[in-house]
Amino acid sequence: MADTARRHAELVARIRDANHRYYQLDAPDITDAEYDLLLRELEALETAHPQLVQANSPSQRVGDAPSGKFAQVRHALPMLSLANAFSDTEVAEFVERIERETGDDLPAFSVEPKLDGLAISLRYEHGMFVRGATRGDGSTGEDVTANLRTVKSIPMQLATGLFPPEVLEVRGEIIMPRADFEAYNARARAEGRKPLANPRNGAAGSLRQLDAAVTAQRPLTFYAYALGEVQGADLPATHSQTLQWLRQLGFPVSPEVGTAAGLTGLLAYYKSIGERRDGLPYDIDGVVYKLDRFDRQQEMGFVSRAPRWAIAHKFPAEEARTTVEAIEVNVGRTGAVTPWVQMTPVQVGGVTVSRATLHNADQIARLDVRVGDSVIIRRAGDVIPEVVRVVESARRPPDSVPWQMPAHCPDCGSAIEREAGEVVARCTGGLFCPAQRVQAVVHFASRRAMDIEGLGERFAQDLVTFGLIQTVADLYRLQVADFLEMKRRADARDDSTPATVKAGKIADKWAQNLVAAIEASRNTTLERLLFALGISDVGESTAKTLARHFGSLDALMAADEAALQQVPDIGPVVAAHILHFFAQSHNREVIAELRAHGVRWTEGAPQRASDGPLSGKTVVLTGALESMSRDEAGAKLEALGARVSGSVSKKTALLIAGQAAGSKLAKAQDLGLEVWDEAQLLAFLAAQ
Ligand code: 5U1
Repeated sequence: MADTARRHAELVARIRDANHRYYQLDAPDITDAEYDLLLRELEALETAHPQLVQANSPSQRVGDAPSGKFAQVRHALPMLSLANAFSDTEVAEFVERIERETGDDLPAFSVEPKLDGLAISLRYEHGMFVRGATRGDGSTGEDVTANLRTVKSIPMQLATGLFPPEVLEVRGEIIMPRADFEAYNARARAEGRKPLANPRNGAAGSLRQLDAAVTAQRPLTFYAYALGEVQGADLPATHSQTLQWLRQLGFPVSPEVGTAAGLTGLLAYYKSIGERRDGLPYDIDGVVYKLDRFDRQQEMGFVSRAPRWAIAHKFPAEEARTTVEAIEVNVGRTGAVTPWVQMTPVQVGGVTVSRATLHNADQIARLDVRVGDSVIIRRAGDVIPEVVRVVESARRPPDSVPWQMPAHCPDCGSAIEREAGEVVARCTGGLFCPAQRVQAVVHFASRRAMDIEGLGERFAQDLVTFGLIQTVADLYRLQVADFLEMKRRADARDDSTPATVKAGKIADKWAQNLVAAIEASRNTTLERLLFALGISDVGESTAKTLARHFGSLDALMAADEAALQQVPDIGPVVAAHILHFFAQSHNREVIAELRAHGVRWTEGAPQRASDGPLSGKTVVLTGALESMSRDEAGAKLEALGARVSGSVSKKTALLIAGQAAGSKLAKAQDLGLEVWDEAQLLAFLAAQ
């Protein structure tokens, strides 16, 4: 029994440490599978020896039996809400009020992202987690303790050492990180379960499950941002120091929090977070400014439920309600048919939009969107606006039926088909379909492909419509006169011929520029050409890998399935797409014509990743890179033979540290590993 108890204690300590490394240090030292094994061993031990189970054991965090109904919890100190500011002027008024009433010039503020999740309060007594509650009405919330025990980033025990505060209440937000939300929904869809509407609803809905075992299956995390009742602790003098202290106690605090002085500082923070918003791992709906000094907070006091010393500066709303006027479909480069709605124009995310995507037929069926419906649309950052849900279907005529994917392509009349197991329906017209041809030209000319400046969707459309080109190879035959002819016919069609043209003056500088841009694209690289050809699933990174691996287009075209699958990251699906592409005679003809028109690309000796300069080396990327995303950098390193890993260990050969690199950099330095900054990475890549 002594051995069993010792093993139990070891497992508890090891799992707690793994949770701490994963959630607080961002530096896991064991894999998910190893973690699961430890947890399973602990559970088996506790099943065999129930007397070993403690309320705060990591095993208790995977869920409890259904509780039936939540008990009510009266908050010792009310959970406050925040006043909102929707403009710089409102923020200026807030700062002026504080300056006037406290007499401080340039007061210091704690500045924080406003996480879009569910506010909760966690109560610790003598260092142990005893209760967690939702905000409820601010005075009384729901007891969701069992569910919160399943959220691994919430410490069950404070890291205070010997003298924990008698009482410590910590307030913060439960959220579902975006990547976890996407992964959860992808799995839910694949298994035929209902996906979550958005990360916020996901977080709130998951936490309020009656069965904590369900909550345990949801990828929730917690960030702390304030205190509630505290007894038996000396608090720091400012809010920002308190956040630091909370970090030391084991609570996750957003790495985006900081301090700023005066109105200029606050607005600069708002701008900076706004610019980085799409790259943050979680959804935020604004930022929060809190007067930093606690004595000054006391002076400012409260109005009703909101403090006068804090304010939420909100981003423009990302969701809006509007009416569906029509449902249409678009045909993309690969024939994918995407339904979209034409809607009454509406302001969302700071711009006016009148179209939103419906993604695919499954999505329409799930939402049951019909013409006349009132819908909620969402536009986050640069993302294409999408329909989130139908809010009112009362205006539908009684005989209205669910929308159906058309049987034929609106552009070429070919059959639209959907293969078993695929979510996407496709037009079967291939390059016979003008819509696919137009999109193939737009992609071919795009900046990261052949980089033909000025050749966008409108010109590609007109060139195809007026029969001036059939394939991308025909672009290299075009003369200034062809573009002028295209423009003349487009103006006549649109009844928009300029008066100067009618008077016989024809501007042709733009056409000369286009011809020159096409000319300039004649000399390119193999990887750009491969990307430009638009083979399904061959993005920039795969094109680069293929170019390096095969060295020449002829070698790639001659490769069979086995040879393709030798290439890192090329699986059976991508290999099949490549084989299919080159097996089609019209694609081979286009390549022959490109060559005949003098299009040339760099070719070299094949370079296999297995004999690349980084083969056998494990590389870790951390922090933000300026010149590329971490994924792009990872793909480049992998193409040179590296194994890219997410965590630093003794086996790591090299750490590449971008801006704001944190614990991984510290660990690499501790281990004495080689560390490069972005400039060293770029110099190395350029030398390859
Ligand atoms: N970051 C942050 N979000 N948030 C929400 N801080 C913060 N503070 C809040 C709320 C409701 O209330 C304070 C007044 C404690």
